[in-house]
Amino acid sequence: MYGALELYSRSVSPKLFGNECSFEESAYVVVGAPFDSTATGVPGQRFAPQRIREVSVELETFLPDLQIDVERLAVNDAGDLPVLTSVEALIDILGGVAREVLSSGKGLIMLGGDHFSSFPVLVEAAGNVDELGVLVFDAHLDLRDEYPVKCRYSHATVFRRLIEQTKNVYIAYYKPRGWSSEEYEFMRQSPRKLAVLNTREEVESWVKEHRTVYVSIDIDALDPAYAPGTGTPEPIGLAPRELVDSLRAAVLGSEKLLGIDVVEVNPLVDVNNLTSRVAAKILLEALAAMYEARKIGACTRTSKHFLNG
Ligand SMILES: [Mn+2]
Repeated sequence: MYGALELYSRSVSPKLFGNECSFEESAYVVVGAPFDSTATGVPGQRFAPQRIREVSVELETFLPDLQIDVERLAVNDAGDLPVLTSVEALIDILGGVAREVLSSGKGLIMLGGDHFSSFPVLVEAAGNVDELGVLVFDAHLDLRDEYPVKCRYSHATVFRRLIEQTKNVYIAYYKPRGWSSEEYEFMRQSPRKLAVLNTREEVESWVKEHRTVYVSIDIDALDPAYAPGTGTPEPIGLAPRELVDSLRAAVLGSEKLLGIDVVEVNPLVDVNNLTSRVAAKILLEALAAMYEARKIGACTRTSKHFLNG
């Protein structure tokens, strides 16, 4: 019997941060989901996983404070899924991969894809635990019932569907800024399940309360000046430093981190790969915090690549 990973993932080069750790030794597994079939702005997010990896190996990866190189952490890059062009295929294939990774006790790092690619991962993550706190960095709420008209499964409905299809998920948004009245009303009616956080301290206490956490990062949370390559850029957004500080608080404060995703990077409308680059750097900062918090260790595997490095 082949598992979903073996059946569907295709190995890629370069791997994220050039990390060659094996699946067996890893604490977290990277999977790319080339999916942009529910994007409503500019599609092209299917190209993000590969581009993020390409720029990730151009970044310096040594962390002097922690005396470790990110390329040596226990992270296995399992590669990319095939291009997924339907919601059914996404749920079936990415959901199966997420189930396999999470049930083996590892965490998942998912490279999207438009924001709907988070859906199957979150459903599986919720199925693995008593209660799941989902911390969302996003300009938008993605709580629409239909968007566009008559479409129930899209990157603008992802958290509405998640709330409907799970009973144990709590969602907090960090400083969202693009609201529809429909989403505002929905949120007002579900105060127990949905929250807005405005400071790093609020993030810290929210993750402490919810303990088992998944972090979903829509790159449009950043100001378009920092992340122009995205389908629905929303002006007056976060600076990367603020996002990283709050993300760090979430990683350090949570008891367990089931996974992280970065979604909505669109290389087709990017400028000098800046958006892919900031996405990679955010992941690097997340991994650094995970190492500091002892959520991940070093990979002991010594490959040729390590020796030459
Ligand atoms: Mn989003």
